[in-house]
Amino acid sequence: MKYAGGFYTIRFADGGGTKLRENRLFLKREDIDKETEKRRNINNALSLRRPSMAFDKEKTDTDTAVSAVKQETERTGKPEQIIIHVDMDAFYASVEARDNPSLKGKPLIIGSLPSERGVVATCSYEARKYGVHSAMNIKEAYRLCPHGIYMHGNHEKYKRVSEQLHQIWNAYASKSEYLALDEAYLDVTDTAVTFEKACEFAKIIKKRTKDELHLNCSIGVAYSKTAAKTASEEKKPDGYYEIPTPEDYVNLIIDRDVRVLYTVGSKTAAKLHSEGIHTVRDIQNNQEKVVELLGKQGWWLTRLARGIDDSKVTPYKPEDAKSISREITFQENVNDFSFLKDVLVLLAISVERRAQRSGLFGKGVTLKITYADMKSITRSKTIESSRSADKIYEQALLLLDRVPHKTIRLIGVGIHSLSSREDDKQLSFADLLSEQDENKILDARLDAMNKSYGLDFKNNLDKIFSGETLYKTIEYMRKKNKSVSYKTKTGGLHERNKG
Ligand code: DCP
Ligand code: MG
Repeated sequence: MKYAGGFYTIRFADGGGTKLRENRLFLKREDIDKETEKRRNINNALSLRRPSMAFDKEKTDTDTAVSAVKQETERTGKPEQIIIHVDMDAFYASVEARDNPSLKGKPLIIGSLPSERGVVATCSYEARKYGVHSAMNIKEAYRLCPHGIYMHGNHEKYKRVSEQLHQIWNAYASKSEYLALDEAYLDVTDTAVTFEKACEFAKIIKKRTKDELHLNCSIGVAYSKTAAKTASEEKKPDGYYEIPTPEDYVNLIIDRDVRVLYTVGSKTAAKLHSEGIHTVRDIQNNQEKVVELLGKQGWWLTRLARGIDDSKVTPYKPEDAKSISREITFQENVNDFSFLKDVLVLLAISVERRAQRSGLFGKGVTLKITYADMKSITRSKTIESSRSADKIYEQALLLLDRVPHKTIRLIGVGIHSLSSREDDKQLSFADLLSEQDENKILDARLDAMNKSYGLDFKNNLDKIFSGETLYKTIEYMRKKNKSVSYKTKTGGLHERNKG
């Protein structure tokens, strides 16, 4: 413990000095001593120490972890943590079926249409029976399920439903960590106090979601975040499952494939399998090997395999987002870079609008391109913190000029290194429009685009940037551009205004 800057900073050793978790508490000395003592007991019992990677068998087995949690429960009268994990079932598809009952019970696929290029965003459980799943190429989905109903999504609508969900969830939790529009960890340790009460909360959340929003969710209640996530997946869809102790968690997963553990994706699983480590039990029995193989992640897995996870619900902060970007895959490849510059205008405004909604600014601009041969490149440039569409567009143009000018299928623009602070006060494009500032590059460019494509961009920005309209607008522009360039090349009358 050391005294720092007028406040006590307590460092709690999680891993025998190798992994330190720092808690800054504003407490009186006697409180600090009590807290330190409490932590020491828990840490000792949970055997969170990792003395130079040498595992102390006696202190690291499941029983010890379980008895630590029991001790803590007996001493304080409540578990260390109680977490609810909630995840909506087939979210986008369920919202669409709710709003159009003729879609109920049908194989419904949300994402691109089979006639387009693109992927499945999600699909109803009826479509999943045919092997269709999120991120699958839409053509493959169509091959598996030709009689399915295919629809574009409406993101604005899903965002509105997500906000309604947050209202229900937040009524029961002291902290919420949103993982996606339809998924969150809820910390109910202090609001429920007992595990039984937390289970009651979970059932009420489920019922309210059904009664008020006419949607189904799957819910898990557990002593830790990872166990709660496993619990909510256990009985999906419309599922409910409880995992009160590390012992229950370990008993549930011990003979399952290592992929059941959080953070184990296909690559990590393949590495473990190649060493003969297939199940959670194999991890328990080969802890040193797992750490040798996977380093820090391996150490985390050896803990999870024993049910140990004291990670906390971290309320989502917009700053946690790594980047804000918008990209488009064209229905037909494009090699007219002048047209791409027009597309960049719209993508830049779209990024500005999203950044405005999240209250964020970026310190870098990224341009992403996928060529016709599927090779992707990204190029970035550092900027002064900004979210102005002008700035994003200007930088993206510079980056575009420097990439090989070959036929492309996808273009995207984004900002990264986000913060909620703006270094250099710039007016947003929306501000610029309202102030009738005619001098800005983007403004002039939009005027030129109005003429080229026969669309009134400036007076229809809200419409263009809602739902899927941006995608449709760009596709319309691409077709129009193609016919105009064709006429121009073949001696037609049109000379395209390049702005
Ligand atoms: N989503 C997407 N692209 C993906 C995965 C998901 O656009 N590759 C969207 C559509 C989903 C929503 O995010 O409806 C939530 O994602 P989930 O992984 O929770 O999937 P679902 O809610 O659709 O299904 P379930 O949770 O029942 O498995
Ligand atoms: Mg879901």
